[in-house]
Amino acid sequence: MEDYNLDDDLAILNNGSMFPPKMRKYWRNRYRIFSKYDEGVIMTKELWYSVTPEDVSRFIAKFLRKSMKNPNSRILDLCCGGGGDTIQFLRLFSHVYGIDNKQIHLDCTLNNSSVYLTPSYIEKRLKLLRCDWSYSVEAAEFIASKKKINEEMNPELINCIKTITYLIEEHLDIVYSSPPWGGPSYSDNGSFNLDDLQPFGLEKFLRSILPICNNIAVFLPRNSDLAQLKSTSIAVFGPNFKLRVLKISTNGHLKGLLCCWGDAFTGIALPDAAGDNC
Ligand code: MGP
Repeated sequence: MEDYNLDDDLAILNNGSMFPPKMRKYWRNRYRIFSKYDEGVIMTKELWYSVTPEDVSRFIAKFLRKSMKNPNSRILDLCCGGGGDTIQFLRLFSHVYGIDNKQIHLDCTLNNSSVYLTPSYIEKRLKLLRCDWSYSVEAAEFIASKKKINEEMNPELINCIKTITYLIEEHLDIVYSSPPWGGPSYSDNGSFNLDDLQPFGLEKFLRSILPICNNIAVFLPRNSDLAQLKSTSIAVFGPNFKLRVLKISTNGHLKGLLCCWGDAFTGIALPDAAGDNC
């Protein structure tokens, strides 16, 4: 325990005594978050409060898979964190891409995937990329300008340009994201302002994804401002926008909203599991 600064969001918390009082619920719920927690799952402090619980991830993966006609569909998990969602995508999709801005999160995703799946299975299907998505808008503009990268540019911007160029060439079918909501205080002030998502507010975030894919699913707080969700959808996709919102509950407790923009999600029946169409 001396090895860790527990104030650090990147500290690995793997023992109940390391959890500050406000975070004890995550430790108590560890087997609902990862049913195989005891088999070697690793999580940083930041990941504990933002990871999607396993039953929720499994439902989301089944719904997104059902929405795809192509059996070899490609899905990107943007902000893959500790890999809770990535693991469930790996079970159902033949090509899974994971992006995070922190190497330790990618290390957790790979480690945690290997708790559930064999290394050879993961190697064939999973591609993890470290990229700071806050550079994505600038990167997309740079790509559109057809300018050449030069060494004096910011290395994070160069990395983001290369990542987006690669993703465009991979022809993704869905981009899914469960981005940071700004920590556990997201529910303190009544409704959640969608401008407070990270690394960008929802409108800019959706626009940053559009250059690589038209089918977008984002896991948002249960207290999201629905009027803002509608006005943002109109601003980005126009008045005829197609948005499907699934209220995701477990044991009758609302966990979050799965918001899916794109033709692919229209008319798809819900898979058996938690979740109500809103
Ligand atoms: P929660 O707010 O801790 O409520 O998280 P919970 O577990 O229902 O407990 P209670 O105390 O309200 O009864 C609800 C769900 O939101 C979690 O399971 C995570 O999946 C998700 N979640 C929470 N946060 C703070 C984040 C976040 O910052 N980003 C993302 N993507 N998901 C989050």
